[in-house]
Amino acid sequence: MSITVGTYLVELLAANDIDCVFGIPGVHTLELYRGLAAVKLRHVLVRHEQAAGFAADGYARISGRAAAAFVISGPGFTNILTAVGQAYSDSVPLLVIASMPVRPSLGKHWGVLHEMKSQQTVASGIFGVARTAASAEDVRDHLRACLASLRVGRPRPAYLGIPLDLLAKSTDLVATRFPQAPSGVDSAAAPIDAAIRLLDGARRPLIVAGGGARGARLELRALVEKLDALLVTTAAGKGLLPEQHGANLGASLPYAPTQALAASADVIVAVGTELSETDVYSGLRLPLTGRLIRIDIDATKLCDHYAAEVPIWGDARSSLAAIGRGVSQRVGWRTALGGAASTREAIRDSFGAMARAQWGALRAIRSALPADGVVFSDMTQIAYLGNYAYATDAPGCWMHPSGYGTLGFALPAAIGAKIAAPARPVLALAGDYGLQFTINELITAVEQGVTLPIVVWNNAALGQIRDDMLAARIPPIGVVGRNPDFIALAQAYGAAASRVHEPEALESAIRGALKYAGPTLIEIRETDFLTASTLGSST
Ligand SMILES: Cc1ncc(C[n+]2csc(CCOP(=O)(O)OP(=O)(O)O)c2C)c(N)n1
Ligand SMILES: [Mg+2]
Repeated sequence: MSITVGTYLVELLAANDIDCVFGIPGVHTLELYRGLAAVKLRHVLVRHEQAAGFAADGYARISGRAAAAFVISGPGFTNILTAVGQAYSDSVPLLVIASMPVRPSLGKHWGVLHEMKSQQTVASGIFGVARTAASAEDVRDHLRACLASLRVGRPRPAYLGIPLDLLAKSTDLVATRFPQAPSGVDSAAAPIDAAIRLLDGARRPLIVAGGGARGARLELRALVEKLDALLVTTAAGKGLLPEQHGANLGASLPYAPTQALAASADVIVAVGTELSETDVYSGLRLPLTGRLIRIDIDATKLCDHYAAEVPIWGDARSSLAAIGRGVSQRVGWRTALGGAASTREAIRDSFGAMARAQWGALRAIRSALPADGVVFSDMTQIAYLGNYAYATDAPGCWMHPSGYGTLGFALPAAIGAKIAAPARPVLALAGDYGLQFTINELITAVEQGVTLPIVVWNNAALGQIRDDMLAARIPPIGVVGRNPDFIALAQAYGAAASRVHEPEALESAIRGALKYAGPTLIEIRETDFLTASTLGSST
């Protein structure tokens, strides 16, 4: 029996483990919805396509499974691209299915509805894999390639464009499950041996672990302990060791005391990390002088501006396990230094009044959330501190839009996470300005009935940019805007809302929000927390 290509596509998605799609239907995607009710594929309506991308991103970050987004040609497609840029830079898998105008019109500039000069060219510039289908067989073959790219090697977002006349055509193809591609890359023995030799001769070994090491927690810990090494993570690698572990410098790469240690390490193992500007936040390159072993699933990372003396192309887990088996147990640098504690103390001593006020709020959030709680943070000053100072004992508990640095990420990504993992406690943390990029998704959270505390750090400003202008002696312009009444606005959307004035009240408001079957906006004013922190420290 023949079906439409649109129905064939949704059947293919369902047959290949895509179980959720975020989207906004339009006249160009009608045919994607024809077969939707008959398959096991949940559709979540969002209020802007950018949020469909962020929600699919949050869904994948928390579950490890990719979700899809359906967008219309032209504006729906361009609206989602910012979220795609974020997912690309943070190695998050998601699948965008976009319609395109009818095939006879493509490239001819007839001015048809939702026409773009070249949707495929734009997609090629931002997705990991970007394909346009011209036939039902193309839909099958391109989708297979897209799904394989999400699941093998370094995950990146994938795109499939389908002209709307093709979506409506009928096909006799039958949706089946694609053969599964292998999931890992086995590292070659020779560089593993070279790494073992280098580490056995090391006097001051340091391991730097990023998001790519998240699946290798035990192997990493075993290696750190065997080498008596120190470990520093990026924000994406937070929690790879428990916060209090003696070797754990935390996600402290941007801080001077850690950078001084890194500069004095004689052998560095960088695993699953780009060591990018947004990991380091003090120039383009860490001042490393030691010999460098890099482990990465992305071969291009092994020879970038931190070219490795020992490049290991492989996944973090098997590579670290093989190195861990080969190195000799020793007592060395970490024990001699007395562990990570003095470095962490030096970092803490460098906190000024504002950082201490923010830290008070971060600790309140941490104590209100159970051990498996997850924070989705936005681009706000409290989150920049939280990248280091929010305590995590397991990976995947602090999700920040690190690389692309996109305002508006936290709320829709947290909604996507709750849809993927309803039992996990999730919290969104955003600044007063960043929240307004996607605050309309409050209604999505209300509609979906997701339990979600949303903590707003309100400093009544584009605080970081104001501070940067002041530091650069630029008269501050455009950094203070009028804010809405966040409480009234949240309530208008049907969310619960309250304002709290100090950390204890924040903690109990979050505990309450975690019991409420819907979103709760909790506003905190920076000035209140600054006062509370100053009073607290003087007693
Ligand atoms: C989409 C996007 N546009 C602009 C920026 C630049 N930007 C970074 S932080 C920031 C200010 C954010 O203000 P707020 O959310 O209130 O956080 P605060 O710095 O005050 O804590 C801006 C405009 C960005 N990161 N992303
Ligand atoms: Mg602000």
